[in-house]
Amino acid sequence: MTTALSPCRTVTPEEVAHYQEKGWVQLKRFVDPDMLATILKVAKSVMGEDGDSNPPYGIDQPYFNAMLGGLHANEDVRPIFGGLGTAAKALMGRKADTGVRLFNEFYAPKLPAAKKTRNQGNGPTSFHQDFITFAVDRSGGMTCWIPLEAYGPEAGTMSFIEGSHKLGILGNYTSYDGKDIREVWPELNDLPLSDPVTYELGDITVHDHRTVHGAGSNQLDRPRWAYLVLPQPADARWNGAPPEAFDPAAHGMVPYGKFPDEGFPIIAP
Ligand SMILES: O=C(O)CCC(=O)C(=O)O
Repeated sequence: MTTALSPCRTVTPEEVAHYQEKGWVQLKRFVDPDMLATILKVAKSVMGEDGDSNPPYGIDQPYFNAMLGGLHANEDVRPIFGGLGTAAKALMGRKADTGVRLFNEFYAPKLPAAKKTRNQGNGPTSFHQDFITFAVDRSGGMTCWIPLEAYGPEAGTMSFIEGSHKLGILGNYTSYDGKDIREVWPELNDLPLSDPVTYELGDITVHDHRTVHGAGSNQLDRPRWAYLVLPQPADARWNGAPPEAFDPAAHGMVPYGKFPDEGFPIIAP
């Protein structure tokens, strides 16, 4: 019997401590570049070389042009989910032995700011918290933000307000009436803001869904290719609110019911 080598390394105790204290962490040289090349090839086959040739996905906003990946079904890519699930479990750091579920995954090319684009997604990412948009009943969820090429701030990479995950739930960005979240919640200004991240190929960042983050626009003349994987604690349940990320009816779900394993597979036991 042969065992496929994981395309991801394990996270260190220092990385776990950084994530839990600051609400985000950069995992350097975390993914095998060959895996990233495979994902980029599939992404371009679906979205085009310009990251903008896909039909609209239904989530229209300036941050990026979103498109479902469906890559857990792709045998060449599936091994990445085990690596991400194991990392997510360590970062979550639950005392009870709680597994990790794949909640969502999608391509998120930020389109060039200087070009007229077909889909939305060529603007800055306003500072926001993710948690409230996911309609889950507990914290622990996170986003693994996986750049498919090396990028720096000019591509529109994220900054994080460090420690903001400890401030609680700060509302949906649509409730700020066009204001910046730091105006609505001035306590955010007392916390350190990280520099926009520079990623070498293979580096990823992971942020807690309560951590406030944002990004500039993409000043390159090509898309900023990112692939986003969102793990949740396996015991998280739908809270009954209208979700952006899944269709409860399609999965036969009820408020406070479990996420079914068929649609939301366990990626770490
Ligand atoms: O890719 C971006 O610019 C924003 C990503 C984001 O908001 C997120 O991962 O929650």
